[in-house]
Amino acid sequence: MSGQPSDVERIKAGSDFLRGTIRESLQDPLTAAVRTDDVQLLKFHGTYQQDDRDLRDERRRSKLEPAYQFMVRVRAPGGIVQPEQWLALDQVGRDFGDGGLRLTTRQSLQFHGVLKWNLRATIARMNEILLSTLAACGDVNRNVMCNPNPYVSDLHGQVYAHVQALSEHLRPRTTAYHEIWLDGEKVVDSRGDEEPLYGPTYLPRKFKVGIAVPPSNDVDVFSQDLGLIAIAEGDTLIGFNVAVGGGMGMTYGDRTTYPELARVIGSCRTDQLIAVAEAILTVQRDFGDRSNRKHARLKYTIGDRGLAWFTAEVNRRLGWELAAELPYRFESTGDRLGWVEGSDGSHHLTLCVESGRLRQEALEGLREIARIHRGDFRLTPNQNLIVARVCAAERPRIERLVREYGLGEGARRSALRRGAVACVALPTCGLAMAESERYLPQLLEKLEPILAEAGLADEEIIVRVSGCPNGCSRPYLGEIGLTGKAPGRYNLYLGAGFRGDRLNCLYRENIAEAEILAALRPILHHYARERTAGEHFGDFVVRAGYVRSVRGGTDFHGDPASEPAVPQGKPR
Ligand code: SRM
Ligand code: SF4
Repeated sequence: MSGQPSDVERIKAGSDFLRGTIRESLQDPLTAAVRTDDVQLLKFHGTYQQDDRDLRDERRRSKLEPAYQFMVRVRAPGGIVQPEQWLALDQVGRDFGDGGLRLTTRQSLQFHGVLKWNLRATIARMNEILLSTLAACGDVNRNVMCNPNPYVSDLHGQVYAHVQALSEHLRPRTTAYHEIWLDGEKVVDSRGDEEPLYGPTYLPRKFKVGIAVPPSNDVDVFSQDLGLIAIAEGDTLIGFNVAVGGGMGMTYGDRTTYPELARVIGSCRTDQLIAVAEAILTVQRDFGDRSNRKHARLKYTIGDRGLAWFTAEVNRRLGWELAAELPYRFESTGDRLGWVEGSDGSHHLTLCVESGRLRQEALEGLREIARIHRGDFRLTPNQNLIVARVCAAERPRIERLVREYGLGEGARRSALRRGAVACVALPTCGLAMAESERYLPQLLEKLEPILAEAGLADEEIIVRVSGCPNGCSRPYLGEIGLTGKAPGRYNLYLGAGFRGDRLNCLYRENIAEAEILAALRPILHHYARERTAGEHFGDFVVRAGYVRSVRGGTDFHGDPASEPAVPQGKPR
């Protein structure tokens, strides 16, 4: 470790396996907030303290404390939710949240607007329906992602078994969760608590695992700390390519931080997967930076020590060596919307949910579907929702409900809108510098006519918007990426690979909407005129010289000595 442990390390170490003073904080009737240290610990339990930022100024003027509320996130490995769980989640949102549900970019679900007084009841209800919030956030392994891939369901089923096993194996073992949220019984002597995998200070930072099933790279496998690529022979899963060190977040003005693509270090058989994941996680546990949280993700551990060192250390812990990388091919990171028929004859309907936000009418329709649905729901990494495993006899009834509640509208929108992803940002996210989810529709409304006039209305171009550089929408993998700089102002990035295999590059810095549109219009027209057959927008802007091809994270900011900070495009 390079310096003193960070404050969060101190909090974890003194927390008695994530207890802290959470119980006392929850009982304090004088404030809707929890104690400062407990704010950090609550993340491990799946909840974030926030305040409604739309109300901040008004509350300050009225000399009131901020409108504190909590976001509660569920862990749903592989994004699978049963209909009865859906109904219960929907009810919890209405009883304790702001009434809405938010599908996330990691195939999970969140409620916003839960008051402190209702936190216990909210989390207890989740557990009653066998959905936990433990480790949905915090310095631990997060929700394990997996391609929902309903149209190749045999393979999906095999991969999903590994998702569940990984999720379970990498789950924290503290009894604090049960004690605080479920039975309320204080464990008198928690010295028996053990975290065999994590130890008392858990990981230096969050850790993310995702499994892609080629040809789909919907999980953005190269953005994961541990990205796994399922390798099949026919419909039989035989193993995984193992990629390490991906991540999106960075800090403006700090060139030592950068988004990074995970790199493949080899492959393993299916029966070796748990050991491989454990070895990788524990190398990060032991060598990750615990003094500077901006430098604590696995990508920096690998960046500092080198990929060869990392691979050797993983192999040393395994006691055997990872095999060579196996061939695979990705086609895209998007979702296939509409109905598809699975190999077992069941039907799957992918509904487009703009920014993952489900409001009243959509929720009512989904409630009706959940009441009759005998398959399951699957949340996608693009914030969409699949009504999966519908039998032929059930399909007409579901179709009728989809029509009645307008749930199919999204699929009829432009290709641009169908593939766009935006993070939550304002008003709940404390880190947002600009709007994202609330801005996306307005941006798309202005971009769509530009695409139409260029003859690109049906072109799939991946747009990702984030309200700050942390990159929750994985914006550095957008062919067009925007990250918030200040209210109404964004950095514009161009040129990521359509298959999620190349980062984009800064094109214009700190610009407002008029400049964003003015910058994009000539490039889109140029693309329409001069693209080669099948050439994607991200590849074109690199070929045409608007941006350089970014080779990886350490190349993301360019070489300050040899290049202008903002590459100059060449609109013609
Ligand atoms: Fe995220 C922090 C929302 C996926 C990178 N993220 C946050 C917080 C909790 C803000 C905070 O720390 O106070 C946001 C809460 C907003 C709100 O009001 O709900 C937040 N992140 C989200 C979600 C809900 C965005 C969405 O629109 O779907 C996603 C929840 C996923 C889930 O179910 O677990 C979400 N966040 C991501 C992703 C994408 C992914 O994981 O595939 C990333 C980029 C990948 C990565 O981790 O590098 C991401 N979130 C971050 C970061 C930067 C982390 C870093 O090490 O660089 C932060 C800030 C931090 O951790 O300090 C952050
Ligand atoms: Fe908040 Fe930034 Fe994540 Fe958007 S990218 S949800 S603004 S932390």
